[in-house]
Amino acid sequence: MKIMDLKSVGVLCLVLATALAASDDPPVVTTSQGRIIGTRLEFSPTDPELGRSVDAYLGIPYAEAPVGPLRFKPPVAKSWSGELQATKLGNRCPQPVFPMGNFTVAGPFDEDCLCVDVIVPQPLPSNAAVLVFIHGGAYMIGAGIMAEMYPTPIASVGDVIVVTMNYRLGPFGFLSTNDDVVPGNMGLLDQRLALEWVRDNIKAFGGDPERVAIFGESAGAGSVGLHMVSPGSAGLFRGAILESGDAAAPWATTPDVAARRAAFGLGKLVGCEQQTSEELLECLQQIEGFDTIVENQYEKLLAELGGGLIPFAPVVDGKVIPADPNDLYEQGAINDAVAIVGALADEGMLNLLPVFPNSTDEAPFVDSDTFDAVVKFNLGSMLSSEPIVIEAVKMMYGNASCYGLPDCDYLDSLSQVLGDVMFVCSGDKTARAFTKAGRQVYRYFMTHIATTTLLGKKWTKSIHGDDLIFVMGQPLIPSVNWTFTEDEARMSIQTIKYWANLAKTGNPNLSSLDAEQREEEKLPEWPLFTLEELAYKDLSVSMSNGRGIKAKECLMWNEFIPKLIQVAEEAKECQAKDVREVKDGEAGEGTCTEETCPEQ
Ligand SMILES: *[C@@H]1O[C@H](CO)[C@@H](O)[C@H](O)[C@H]1NC(C)=O
Ligand SMILES: *[C@@H]1O[C@H](CO)[C@@H](O)[C@H](O)[C@H]1NC(C)=O
Ligand SMILES: *[C@@H]1O[C@H](CO)[C@@H](O)[C@H](O)[C@H]1NC(C)=O
Ligand SMILES: *[C@@H]1O[C@H](CO)[C@@H](O)[C@H](O)[C@H]1NC(C)=O
Ligand SMILES: CC(=O)N[C@H]1CO[C@H](CO)[C@@H](O)[C@@H]1O
Repeated sequence: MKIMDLKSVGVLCLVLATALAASDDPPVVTTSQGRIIGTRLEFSPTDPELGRSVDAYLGIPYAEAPVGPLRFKPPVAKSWSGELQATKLGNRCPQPVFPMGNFTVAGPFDEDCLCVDVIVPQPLPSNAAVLVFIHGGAYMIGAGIMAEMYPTPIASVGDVIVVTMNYRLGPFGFLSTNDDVVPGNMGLLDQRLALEWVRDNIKAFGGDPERVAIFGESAGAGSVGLHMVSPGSAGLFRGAILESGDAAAPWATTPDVAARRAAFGLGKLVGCEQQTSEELLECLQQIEGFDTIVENQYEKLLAELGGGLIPFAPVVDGKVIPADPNDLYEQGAINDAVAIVGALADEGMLNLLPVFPNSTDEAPFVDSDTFDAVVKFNLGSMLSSEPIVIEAVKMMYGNASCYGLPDCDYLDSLSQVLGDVMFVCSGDKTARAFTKAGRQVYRYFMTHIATTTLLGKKWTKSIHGDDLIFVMGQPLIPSVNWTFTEDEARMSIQTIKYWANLAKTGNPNLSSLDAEQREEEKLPEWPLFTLEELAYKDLSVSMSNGRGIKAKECLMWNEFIPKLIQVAEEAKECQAKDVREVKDGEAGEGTCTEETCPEQ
């Protein structure tokens, strides 16, 4: 109806065109709590054959507003009755404004933000499978539905119900005093409560609570990975899709000491300079509104703390996350679900965008010193900044043909280092651990460079986040600002079907278990990941299969570098001891045996 003038609104047009074409007769479902009134939307893709109606139930609260005495506490299930108007998005959780590429998360922001959205394709298959999305954004920003990313295409093409959720972000979701006062992980418990809401209510929407798969990207994948090792989340999903993130990623959890420092550091900045956890909690709970906390939770706090990447993230609290995820992997303490674990070929470009803000069309030149500095900064806050570690990394990734020459370009090496350490190789570790624990795993590696990239520029190639373009079906939607090829539209359809199949059958290859699969439902076969074959799907136009994603690099990160760090740290400790003893007037000799004091 209003498609023409909406187009001039620019990038928002695709959202509005798919979201606001409501019909006169609103859809209604009746849950155990009451009636929920939604809105009928039309999915109008470039290919009219794919067009479909979907019913959207937006902003359904699943938890009480986490304010006052509930701030920093585990979520409390929402109690309501009667009738709920679920025709527009709920509040977004408080967060700093953080432009990501071309899109920022728009408000309204409010602490009363814990809601789910349910997108139901029409006509609905009986006992529809369900895909639940956990959004990313460094546990600090984002929303279940961001303006450009309505999951309407997934519901329509995948023939599944899609659920999205908001969960508490930043300190509201992840502050921890590292004790019983504020154990942390509130945001993860929000996600779990939303999954319990799905289990208890999705039948009313026509969904099958036994056929639920969760999918998340970046910090959303970190969250999915943590639910895979969290005993309390067991049984809430049968499929888990980890897109560029997992529980073992160096950023996925915060060390407990750092978490407590961040909590008290934030307190200091917002007028709650307190000694005990109890005092800190009481003071922080009394702060009016959320602006003061939001303004201080990131840049100002990192300055106060003297560095770091993500000040508030999940913690190993002994309960929600019973132990270090690496130890849980060793023990095989992994929930029962089929997993898809994947990453992109140029993940690390994400970290280089802010380093080279002035490089728009042309790729920046990265010299040897810049490589050292950026690797040192990033590894320092995640692993170790020992010079010998940086040097080993440079040996592995640098271009030996131009070593030492001034025009040797380290851009690609740098991106690969950061991508491997943050995403690709913890994914490798995760896939192996899941497999050893008897779980089925499918792996992908996205090498395709999107015609329109989400966050980046052309030189950032297959950057972190661009998988979402295809999972969310963006190439299917006409837009003045985004252009994609027909091949990319096909790739998007295939990707959506793989994801939906995991929820439907527990196998990305299969849309149905009982009936003969229809010819048009067949996808290029995706072989299971095994330790012998290391098979993966190249997420690209070809959808070909490969063996071993960065196998050598990941062997280095997962087996060799931890040993190197240990040796380097022992050597340093030993030297420090020597120096102390020499100062005290004793000879350093004899205090270190050859085993404890390796040569430098
Ligand atoms: C989208 O495209 C229109 C028309 O080309 C342009 O005026 C507008 O600035 C673009 N919006 C963004 C966010 O790039
Ligand atoms: C992002 O914005 C730039 C400049 O405003 C524009 O050229 C580009 O097309 C936009 N990209 C997307 C994906 O909207
Ligand atoms: C980017 O360009 C601006 C304006 O020319 C300049 O002030 C700034 O230092 C540049 N930044 C980098 C990282 O080169
Ligand atoms: C490595 O450096 C040499 C010499 O500068 C250059 O010709 C070659 O293209 C570089 N290789 C890669 C993979 O960048
Ligand atoms: C590993 C696996 O499950 N492969 C299946 C993929 O799908 C085809 C049918 O399209 C099956 O024949 C394979 O067994």
